Amino acid sequence: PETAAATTTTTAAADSSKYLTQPLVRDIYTADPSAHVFNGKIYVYPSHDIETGMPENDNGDHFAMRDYHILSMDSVGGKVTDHGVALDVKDIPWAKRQLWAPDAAFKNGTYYLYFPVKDKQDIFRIGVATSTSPTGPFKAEPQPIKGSYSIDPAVFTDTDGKVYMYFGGIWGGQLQRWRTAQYDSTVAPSQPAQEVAIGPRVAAMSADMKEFAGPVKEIQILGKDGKTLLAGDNEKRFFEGVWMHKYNGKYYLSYSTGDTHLLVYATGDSPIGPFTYQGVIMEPVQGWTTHHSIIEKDGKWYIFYHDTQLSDKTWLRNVKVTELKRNPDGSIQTIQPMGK
Ligand code: FUB
Repeated sequence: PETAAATTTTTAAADSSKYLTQPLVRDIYTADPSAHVFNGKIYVYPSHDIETGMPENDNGDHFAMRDYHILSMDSVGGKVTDHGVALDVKDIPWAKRQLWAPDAAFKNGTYYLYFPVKDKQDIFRIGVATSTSPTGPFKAEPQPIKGSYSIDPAVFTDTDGKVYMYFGGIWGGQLQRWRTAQYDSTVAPSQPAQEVAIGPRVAAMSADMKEFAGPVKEIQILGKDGKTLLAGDNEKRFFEGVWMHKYNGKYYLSYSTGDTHLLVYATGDSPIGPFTYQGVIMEPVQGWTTHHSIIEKDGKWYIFYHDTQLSDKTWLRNVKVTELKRNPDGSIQTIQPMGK
């Protein structure tokens, strides 16, 4: 069944005390929450997980999502509204399957929904859809963003008004297949440990928010010793789910380490890096994937994330939120999502 119905409610209720926070919604499965504050209200752009019976594999075929629902709330802890279907894969002309982690942006009266989905050749591309409402419905552009590839777009508007898209994810997210401008399906998912770790990508957005304004660049993430992180640094290197926020003039690039299940962050003085690894934001959640976003609302900072509390199945997740706390020097305090 698609919904977290009676069978799962009992389990969740019985075990709810072991989780730091509770799911924002329980009648659909949601994941990969990209949160934004638009007009003083919080909007969450998540994936909409469903049960399709696809076999579980390293390509992530079991994440076979078909549409997006947008959630909203006036404040953290307030009533959460599910606004229904905002975009369906059948209405994206170039798309074939797997609507993965989306993000959204607002500019000049228009809301933009950015989404990764496999094209007819089973290659992940990033598309954009527009609406006059933050909750849609959104209308997809007829083609993917030119030069886009891989997954997990995160769109950041800097304080000077410039807009950047960060994206990418290795293994099932296919980023390792883009070592050159040509897609190469023969590249193995795992890199040799001594190679420089593959970095997330960044591109400036065009004025109309529908294209990349310049070349896609690979972001460099360094260790505190100043050396680029290696593929073997599994607890620190980028895997997927990148997010950008700015605090006290510094750029905070955060992401999932995938197979080591951590949310970590690196800081830098420019939105395009280089960034220096700083530490862990969140210890592993229940479930294989971990994915987040960070926003400020009414003077407090929050992290939206997901786990599998309602289903205990990797591909049927539920989004959550908790406060993000910092030390006086701006470093982020590590969150234990399963309690201490
Ligand atoms: O939801 C599908 C994929 O799982 C996302 O794109 C990744 O970030 C991971 O959460």
